Amino acid sequence: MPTRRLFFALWPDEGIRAGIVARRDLLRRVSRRRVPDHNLHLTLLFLGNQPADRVGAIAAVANDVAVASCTLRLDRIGWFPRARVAWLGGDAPAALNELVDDLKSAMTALDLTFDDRPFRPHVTLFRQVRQRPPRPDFEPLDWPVSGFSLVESISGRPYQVLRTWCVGSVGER
Ligand code: 2AM
Repeated sequence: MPTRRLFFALWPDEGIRAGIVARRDLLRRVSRRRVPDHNLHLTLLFLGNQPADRVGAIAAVANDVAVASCTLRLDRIGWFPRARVAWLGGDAPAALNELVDDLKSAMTALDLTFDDRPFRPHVTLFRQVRQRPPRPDFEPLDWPVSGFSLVESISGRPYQVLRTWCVGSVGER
């Protein structure tokens, strides 16, 4: 059975994308592996490689996950030394933590398993970053959250948004 590499994410609109790009570009020289503009996103839940015939079931279960609007403030630049990524992140508002918990429960019902690491909202800006990046001063970016997306990662191609769920759109579509 072929597999598809999937994750749930907040996918930025053009305004938020431009805001992320402006902050990413404050770090211009931290590595050569800058995440391209079109791939910038914030992962909510990484599903990994799933059998291709499960995408329908994953989307069907996600239909029952309610989204409440909230605002996510991205106010810091950080670094995960093991993953070697520099990121733009912030503290999750309660509604966003609930969304991630609900997505996890929904996917657990499909017998998908996840690591136990807590959700740390971040947009990866650069990969292969071997040293702590500088921390330039910048204006926080307020991201109004009103939905989430199921996204596919195919090696060597831009991430592909398969489907988006928005506030008030619970139910079959
Ligand atoms: P990252 O940006 O912090 O590397 C697609 O690969 C997305 O899924 C990326 O945002 C990536 O996070 C995330 N991701 C990849 N592997 C992961 C894993 N094992 N656990 C959690 N998130 C992962």
